[in-house]
Amino acid sequence: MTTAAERQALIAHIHDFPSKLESLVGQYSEAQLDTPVRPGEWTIRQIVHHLADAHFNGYIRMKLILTEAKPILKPYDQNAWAQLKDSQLPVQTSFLILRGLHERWAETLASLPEADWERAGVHLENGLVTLDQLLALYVRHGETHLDQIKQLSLS
Ligand code: NI
Repeated sequence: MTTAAERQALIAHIHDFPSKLESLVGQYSEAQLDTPVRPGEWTIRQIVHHLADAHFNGYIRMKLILTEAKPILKPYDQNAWAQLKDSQLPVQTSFLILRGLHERWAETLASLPEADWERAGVHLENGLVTLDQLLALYVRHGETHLDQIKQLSLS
């Protein structure tokens, strides 16, 4: 069970994520953005676009949970999404999405009544998932990909 203070820290994390991502990615050259972070893994460019893909899905899932009774949370094929043409665009396109999205996401979550955190949706692969669990999951998701990016040496 998440305490109110823990939750506020997680929401602050959601709010601050785009600037953390932008300062980290900004240290790499254009050529490095197209280098797999490790053999067989995504490039930084694909990771940045994946973060936009994943986080707008996350935002929509939370809004469905807040506005419907136990909605279905549809999985999507993230590897197939990362192969589509838009994953080759400049990273700035997804920075813009993430900036707006995370600001709205944090604002949506910041003032929810306690009871709303127990609302849940049904994920077709993982079963019943509460808003509380999704918040922790998406904070972890962002952090995991920041760590993944850092695997590519800057020099
Ligand atoms: Ni991911």
